[in-house]
Amino acid sequence: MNNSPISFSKDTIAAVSTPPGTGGIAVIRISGPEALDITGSVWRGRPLKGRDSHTAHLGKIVDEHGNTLDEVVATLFLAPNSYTGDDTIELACHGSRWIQREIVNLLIRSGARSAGPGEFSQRAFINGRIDLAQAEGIVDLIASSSRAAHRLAMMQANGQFSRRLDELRERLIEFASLLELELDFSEEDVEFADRHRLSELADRIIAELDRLASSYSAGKAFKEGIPVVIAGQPNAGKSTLLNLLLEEDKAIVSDIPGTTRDIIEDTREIDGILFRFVDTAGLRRTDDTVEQMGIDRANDRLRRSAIILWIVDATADIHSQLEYIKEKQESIDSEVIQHLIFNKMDACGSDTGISDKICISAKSGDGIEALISQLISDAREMQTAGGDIMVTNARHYEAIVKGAEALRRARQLLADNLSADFIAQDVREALHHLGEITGTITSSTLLHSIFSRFCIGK
Ligand SMILES: Nc1nc2c(ncn2[C@@H]2O[C@H](COP(=O)(O)OP(=O)(O)OP(=O)(O)O)[C@@H](O)[C@H]2O)c(=O)[nH]1
Ligand SMILES: [Mg+2]
Repeated sequence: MNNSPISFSKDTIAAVSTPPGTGGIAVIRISGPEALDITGSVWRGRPLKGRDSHTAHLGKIVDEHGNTLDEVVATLFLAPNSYTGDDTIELACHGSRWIQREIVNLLIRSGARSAGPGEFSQRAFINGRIDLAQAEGIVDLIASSSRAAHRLAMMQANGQFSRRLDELRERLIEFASLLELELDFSEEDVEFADRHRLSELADRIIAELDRLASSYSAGKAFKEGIPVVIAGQPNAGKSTLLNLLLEEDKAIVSDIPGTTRDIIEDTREIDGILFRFVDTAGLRRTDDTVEQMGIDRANDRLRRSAIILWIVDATADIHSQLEYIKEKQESIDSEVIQHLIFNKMDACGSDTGISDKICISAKSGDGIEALISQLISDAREMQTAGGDIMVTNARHYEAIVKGAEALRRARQLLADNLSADFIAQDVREALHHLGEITGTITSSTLLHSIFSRFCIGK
């Protein structure tokens, strides 16, 4: 971390770590070399100094005038066995906003500094307790809203993702050192590194980086909600289906074609997976400017979907709807999962002669279980395709893509039998990009942008 220009300030910081507002209890965290002395100066009870780490103690917090602010429980985490790596005390006080504010102010008057967003985690990073990717995993863990998102965040927070990257970096370092060896002895015209072996090594690393990069769209979908776009001609029953899927009267339903103009969306967790259901304006050719704007938005969402439900109104002209859908499908990425949903089956009942479709009545709810089972199995398929380790963070994705690009250049130079110093340059660049992910290579701007996303007290 010697190349990191961020400050190693060793003052003692304090902040409320529980959410803002009133609660049964609130937790105030104090961390830094003076944590025991500062807390001790406002503490009435058996002294905290000299007690074991990971122990809890009952006492009172008393201000300069001898007024008791609250009775609290202090939990001690002594360096280096704390979240930050420094001495840390967690004061569990009663959850009144007034008490929280008064205790923090008293600690500040006694020598602590008010912690900035993410500063506890930043210290944990500086003290080598966690790496950058883990810190980002912790942000995701706090924000996780489904079992699948939680699993991904956990994998990152507990260092599994970082370990995979470290393995890749180690292989790259091995690669780089073989090249350096060749460089050192270049005058003697010996090739230490078997270039064929080097090419194979590069290919394997590139394949792994490509696999990680391609897991990003699924990783992002599991984290933010798998985008399921509901599309079809006006009046097909899209908004009725959205309301049914969300179990909420979210979108206006009417028998006037062209009711929905804007995108209407919301998430729902089903079977541990967060889905983001997106209702769109009915697709048709129109002269109405506002309706066209809605259709443009619908098209934009179709391009960004993971799953598309093409709704066909079974009571209308099926043939023309299928023609239109077919035309639209030409511009959809092949990775997008698509289903034909025949709606209003309650009102027609006749066999349409089309196989590979799901029949529902969005109005009565008939067939919705089959549709939901289909969505769950689609999501499981995405999960399997994504592999055990998925990229969920845009910053990591960019670094992996750049790393793979640099290594591809190196691979090409190897194939062209160019001298080792050219190749080494690209390999170093690849190493740089991968190092940025876990924070082996950092800049203060990067650290600022990461830790400012945390909440205060974390
Ligand atoms: N009989 C029957 N009617 C339905 C069904 N689903 C929707 N409808 C009716 O079809 C009409 C249009 O429904 P919407 O959900 O507003 O259709 P939409 O596709 O959102 O329409 P636009 O927003 O105009 O594109 C309404 O009168 C609904 O009550 C169904 O399964 N059976
Ligand atoms: Mg609608």
